[in-house]
Amino acid sequence: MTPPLLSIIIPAHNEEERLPPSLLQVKEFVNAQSYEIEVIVVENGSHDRTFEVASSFIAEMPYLRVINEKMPGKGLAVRTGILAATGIYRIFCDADFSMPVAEINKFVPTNGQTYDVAIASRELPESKRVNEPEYRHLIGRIFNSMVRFTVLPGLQDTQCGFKAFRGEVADQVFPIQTLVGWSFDAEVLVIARQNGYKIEEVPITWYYKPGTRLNIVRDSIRMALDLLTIRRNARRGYYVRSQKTL
Ligand SMILES: Nc1nc2c(ncn2[C@@H]2O[C@H](COP(=O)(O)OP(=O)(O)O)[C@@H](O)[C@H]2O)c(=O)[nH]1
Ligand SMILES: [Mg+2]
Repeated sequence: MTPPLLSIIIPAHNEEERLPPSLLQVKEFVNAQSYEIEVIVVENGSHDRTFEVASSFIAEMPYLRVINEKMPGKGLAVRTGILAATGIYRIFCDADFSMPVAEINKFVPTNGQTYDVAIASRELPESKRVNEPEYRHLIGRIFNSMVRFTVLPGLQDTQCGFKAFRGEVADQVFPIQTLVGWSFDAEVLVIARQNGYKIEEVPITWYYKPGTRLNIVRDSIRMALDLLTIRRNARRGYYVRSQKTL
């Protein structure tokens, strides 16, 4: 079977409310494209009916798979979905689609172009952020300064929930990932860079959506500590694949 050009992976935790309208938009998007797409929802640790609600869409979206991952964490859910995917390109997307679904096409190369890793950015001159409370933006900027200082110089936005990988790159990078929580983005990008892959930033329009699953105080402290772990792992060479396996 020929692989789809694009896999869309949606991590979902307690998303019975926000997921259905998003899946309807994804369905419309898929119907409007001329290339093959698969969609994978990965649910773990929900206390609501996210898994059942997502599964109820399979009848109308035959290209949809819903996976239940036993262990918790967004990072684990994304890794499971990315590695279960078969697309030539694979993008993971937050369930709230704070980046409008139509923007996904910015991550589908045309005219014979390609990329290794392309990440949505809310911080480029052409990017737009809509309705975000100032304090959330400020927290994001402080975290980004820490990320740039410790592990990823030069990247203006590593925390936006929309990132795409060429399938072959994803298959190299994600098995090395060790962090399963919110900081996995930064780790995965460090792994990609350390193995010689290029990261491109793509300007997007982004709408603030209330109802975050992030606990600002607890998760921010955790993420700051994770950055130190990532830096230590990177310095010790844990993220570099040997030439033989690359
Ligand atoms: N599968 C899974 N998804 C998660 C987990 N934690 C967060 N997510 C998903 O990660 C995405 C981003 O979460 P959100 O609360 O919108 O974060 P924010 O936009 O940074 O405030 C959503 O799709 C969540 O459902 C988790 O433990 N497991
Ligand atoms: Mg969100």
